[in-house]
Amino acid sequence: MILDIGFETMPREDLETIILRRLKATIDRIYSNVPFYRRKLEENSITPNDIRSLEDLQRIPFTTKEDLRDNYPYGMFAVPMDNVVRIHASSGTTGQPTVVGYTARDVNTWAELMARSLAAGGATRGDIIHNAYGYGLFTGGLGVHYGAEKLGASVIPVSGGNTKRQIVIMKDFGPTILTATPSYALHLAEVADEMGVSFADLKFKFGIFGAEPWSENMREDIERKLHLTAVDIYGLSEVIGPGVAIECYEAKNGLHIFEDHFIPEIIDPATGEVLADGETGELVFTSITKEAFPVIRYRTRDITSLNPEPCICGRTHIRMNRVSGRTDDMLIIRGVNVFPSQIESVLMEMDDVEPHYQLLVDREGTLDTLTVMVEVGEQLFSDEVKHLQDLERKISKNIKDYLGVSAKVKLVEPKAIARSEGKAIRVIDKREM
Ligand code: DLL
Repeated sequence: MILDIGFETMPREDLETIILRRLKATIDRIYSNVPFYRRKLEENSITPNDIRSLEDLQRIPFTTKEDLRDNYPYGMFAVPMDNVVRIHASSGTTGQPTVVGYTARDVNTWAELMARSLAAGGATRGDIIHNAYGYGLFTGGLGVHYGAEKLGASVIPVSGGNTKRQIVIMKDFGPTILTATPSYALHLAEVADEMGVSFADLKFKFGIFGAEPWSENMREDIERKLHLTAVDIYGLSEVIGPGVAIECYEAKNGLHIFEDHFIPEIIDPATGEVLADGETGELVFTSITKEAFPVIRYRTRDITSLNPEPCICGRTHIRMNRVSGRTDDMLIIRGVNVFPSQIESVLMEMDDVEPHYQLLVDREGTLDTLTVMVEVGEQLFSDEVKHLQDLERKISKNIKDYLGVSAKVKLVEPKAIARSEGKAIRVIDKREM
């Protein structure tokens, strides 16, 4: 369902007029209120009046995660703390966390975007949303929560964890929409199975999954095990949280970016050159309606491409393709570049393996080694050793054939790999230890 027909199906020309107006207002505000941005503009001899077209945005330098860290915690805020009503932070798994703030209007904007996202993902007023994204500093839980209320749906604020109880709630409360990370959704399916509960008997219609990379094969697996239609939702705390982009359930083919609030660009991560639609590179965002924490040309480190083709759902907003990984996720194994999601795709092509895996990177002498640990079912694991060895060799060969990297494959028993209640940990890099 399209919640905001006005904005979401607006002819491009009208949309671009609004985008430019909002961009100019944002540049005015950051120039006056954020010393960091003012300095950047001045260093490049740019004044707000120089931004006359959308192309002019490209004259402004990028903002990076390091810039946010240098201004930790509140240095990038564009309003006095008096006007900030909410603070979130990224988990800080790759260093110091980044802190983001929201005014009352920002919280409302975010709720509207999330209501529009949930609607695009299949939710309506009549739905009951089982929200298993974590509540807290992470933006997933509260982001979905406020959006669900704005939509008028009923939201169960169950958060992540306590998985057995979640299954009981699913049985008793009859939720129709599941929101969770894709890895946690699979874990929910597994625990339900152990408890003798079949998702086929539950009432779910749609699942709205994101916050971590997942492959098309993983989608098929989730849809089969959870008996629902799975759509991909994308966002990041620095830009707003979830609600930056979402797939429509009609096409399930790329995520519409809410361009009335965020301007996307794709750049070559090495040179910073802006790439054409369809070319793959690093996603960059400029927010044009945020009050407390606007970002200008923020480098997300996420890798994707943009697709301007019209969509069957009627939305005119550009689509981004599924995020294939992050520039800082890329493993370099003996000179070969490989993303965890590429390995996931190879694994999920195999019949006998389960969607639970972890990559172990280490160094022997001067050589990098990659071990792929992946679970197989109980049945197979108790099979003959030879059978397991054959499968390990076959997976190893496929990884070599498709990705050009040599990996040792180790099949492990069910549950050998720790389950996550939020974002899955896919890589353990011992070289950094
Ligand atoms: O993960 C916001 C979110 C919550 C999105 C719930 C979707 C659902 P952060 O914790 O700041 O915010 O992490 C942002 O997660 O830069 C991507 O690398 C990754 N990510 C988010 N959504 C997707 C997705 C939330 N659909 C970082 N596919 C981003 C792939 C995703 N990666």
